[in-house]
Amino acid sequence: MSNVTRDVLVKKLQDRTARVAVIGMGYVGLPLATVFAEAGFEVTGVDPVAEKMEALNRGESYILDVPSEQVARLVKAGKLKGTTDYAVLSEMDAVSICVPTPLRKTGDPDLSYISSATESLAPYLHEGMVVVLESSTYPGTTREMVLPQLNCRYGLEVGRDFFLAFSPERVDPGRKDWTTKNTPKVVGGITEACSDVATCWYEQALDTVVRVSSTEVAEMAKLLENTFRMINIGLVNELAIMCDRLGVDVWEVIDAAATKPFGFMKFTPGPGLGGHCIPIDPLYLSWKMRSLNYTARFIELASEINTSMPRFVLGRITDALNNQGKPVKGSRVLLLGVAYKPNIDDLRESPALDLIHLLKEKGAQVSYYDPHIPHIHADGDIEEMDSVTDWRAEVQAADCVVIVTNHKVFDYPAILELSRCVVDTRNALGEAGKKSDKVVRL
Ligand code: SAJ
Repeated sequence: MSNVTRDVLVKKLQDRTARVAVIGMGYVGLPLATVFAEAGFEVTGVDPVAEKMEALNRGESYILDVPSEQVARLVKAGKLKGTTDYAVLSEMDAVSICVPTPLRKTGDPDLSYISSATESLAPYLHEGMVVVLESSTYPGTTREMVLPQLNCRYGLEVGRDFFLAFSPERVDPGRKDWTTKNTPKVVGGITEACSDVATCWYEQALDTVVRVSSTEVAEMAKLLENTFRMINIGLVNELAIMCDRLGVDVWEVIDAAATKPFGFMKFTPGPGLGGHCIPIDPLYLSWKMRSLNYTARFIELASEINTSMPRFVLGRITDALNNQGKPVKGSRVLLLGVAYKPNIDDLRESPALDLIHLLKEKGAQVSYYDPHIPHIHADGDIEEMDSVTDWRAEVQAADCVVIVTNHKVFDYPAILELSRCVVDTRNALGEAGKKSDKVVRL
């Protein structure tokens, strides 16, 4: 079916004269904005945090994965700029929405960021605009929430006058091998024409675009990716609990299973599930399914097991202290590594925070050492804490050292030598830990 609006927009996307905006310039939006700018588009980042936009316009990056040199070069070339003023969207032809989708305290999805970004965009929606939502969310969000909010612009018809699609972000902060540019990108539109336009746009800048038939397929693909991880992590965490009851070394079991060259993927147990994706995205799906009177049992069970791991680790710490004739109460417990995964400075949903809370509830004297996280800010049950600095002295003074996050900067042989007892939740000490009678592993 001929569609002049679509054809004109596709032409502008292909010759890079289309004006591009990214709403939400965080760890997803800024890398995406730089990829579009590198491809030759003039890109405007829109974010409510003025300090970030001011830094951007000074040619400074505030995201680890994006070098300031690149930002400075693109800003100087007039290809990238930042603003807090949503009115610029009236001049834009292509808008990507990259805002957070956290959980509320109740455990329900918090779609307020998507809703407010869409509300801010709606007054400026015009004929010949394409909008792509990137935020991880439940299947149906783009069609059931974003589209109605945009449809308030009377007379504009989706798929004819403007185009709307979903493309899940696949950013893994800190990763060098897979980047925004070279990671295959799934794109699905509300209509065929929407898919045409959004796919064409992303193909101008990204190495591989995978077109799917609808926004729901694209939304669900993302949730499958992260639910797959969450459930398999839950499986190996339950395996750790079962192996503990069986008196079998779960690490040896997993290493043995991982020698199978096909049909198996290695996951490892730990103190729980942290991060802003894996513990959260699957709960968007189970929440949506409950509204359809269906219980996503795998997700709910895996979530239950993963959230029980800090308490399981507390049990191992209690046993380790008990073996020394010490109660948890009053004992000095040092946590090594509190970030949610190794070698990053991100605390979001970190199981270390739950473990600190549980230990303090039992009356332990808790301290932590994490060179990536000098300070823990108070938040709800979480008390303000500073990382210790002299880790050697603290390891020696502790009644129990707990390796929670296995950062590569840690000196594991020294930790083993200097400590009285270690609970190693990541098998960070390896064979040396397995052989030592002062080490308890998950
Ligand atoms: N974890 C385990 N055992 C494992 C793997 C992870 O306990 O075998 C824990 C981690 O310690 C962490 C949590 O699970 O607390 C999440 O770890 P993750 O490796 O999944 O890292 P994330 O949360 O940064 O996940 C991101 C995701 N990327 C996107 O959503 C775009 C995920 O899809 C990636 O697969 C993952 O990075 C990755 O592979 O690094």
